[in-house]
Amino acid sequence: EDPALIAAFEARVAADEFIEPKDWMPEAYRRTLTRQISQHAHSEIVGMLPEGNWLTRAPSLKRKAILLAKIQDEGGHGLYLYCAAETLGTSREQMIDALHSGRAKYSTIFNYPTLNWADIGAIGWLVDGAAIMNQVPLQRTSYGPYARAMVRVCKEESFHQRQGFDIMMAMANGSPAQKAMAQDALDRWWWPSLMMFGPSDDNSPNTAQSIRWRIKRETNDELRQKFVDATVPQAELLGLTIPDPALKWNEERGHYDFGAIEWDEFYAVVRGEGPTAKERMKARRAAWNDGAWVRAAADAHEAKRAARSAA
Ligand code: FAQ
Repeated sequence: EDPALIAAFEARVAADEFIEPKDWMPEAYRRTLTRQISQHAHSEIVGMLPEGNWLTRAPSLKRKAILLAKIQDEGGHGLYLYCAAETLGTSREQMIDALHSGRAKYSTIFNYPTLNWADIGAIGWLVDGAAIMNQVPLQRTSYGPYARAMVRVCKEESFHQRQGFDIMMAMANGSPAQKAMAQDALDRWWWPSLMMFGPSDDNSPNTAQSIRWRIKRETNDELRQKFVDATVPQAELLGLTIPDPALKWNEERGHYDFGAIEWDEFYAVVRGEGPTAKERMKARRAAWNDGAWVRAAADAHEAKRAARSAA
């Protein structure tokens, strides 16, 4: 690659200019963005499954309507993100094939089961809470289409986080059995939520370069710490206990200290060994195959429309 082009590109990034689809960019920048954005898109789409599991069993019509809207938002996020990734030159079919053949990653968090209604509260509160913490800085990521997609995504994620917290609040203030369900959901979702931020900075192969290119604006550990600091007071408000005996305010650092993450579990789930990994991929492949007639119909319609306007 031409050193003059690289220098001009790096100067634009350093000046916080957005890089746009038709601009020159280093191949490695294109590759890592395609990887991150497509993984992000896959996560949104696979992320519809654990919550979809509870749609037919929501405790009231109102809760059902809210959950339905939230899951549809996640589908929308996936679609904007696939569009953003397509502007880098990889087709939707290629990305989906990479997911379905197990080559592409998606967030570890969606490989855990949703056992009861309290899990829907915990996902909104913790998983969407972690997603926002990670995505707010991505509104300033250096690739224009990704940054712009994040603006709407973050607005919608804030509503998702609030609806999750509202479910937790209702359960934590409900009967002793409901409060126990809320605590149990927090116990099971806490550590996987911390893992969403990715490996520790020492073991994160992509962070240093992604920070230099301003793809990532903060590191995995920085974002994880911010999430812990923001979430502890929320758990206190709910009257629930975070399942970490090492969690303690550190006056000197001005942050909470917290216990060690089970990295073996994280890497096993990344490798596709999570509790519901097989079920998730089976559901995605079935949805893709079952939707083949819709894609064929849309193509046929488009061909007819084009033929009509050519005539
Ligand atoms: N799960 O070098 P790093 C949501 C991979 S959206 C699986 O640190 P990087 C909304 C990583 O890809 C949730 N794989 O990588 C919602 C890399 O793979 P490689 C998704 C993970 O990219 C809520 C390798 O490990 N959000 O929840 C994970 O610099 C509720 C080494 O890691 C995004 O995708 C993981 N947790 O940093 C939907 C946000 N962590 O290179 C429904 C955008 C790492 O071997 C319901 N992405 N890996 O192919 C990012 O910010 C970054 O990509 C990170 C990882 C921070 C996830």
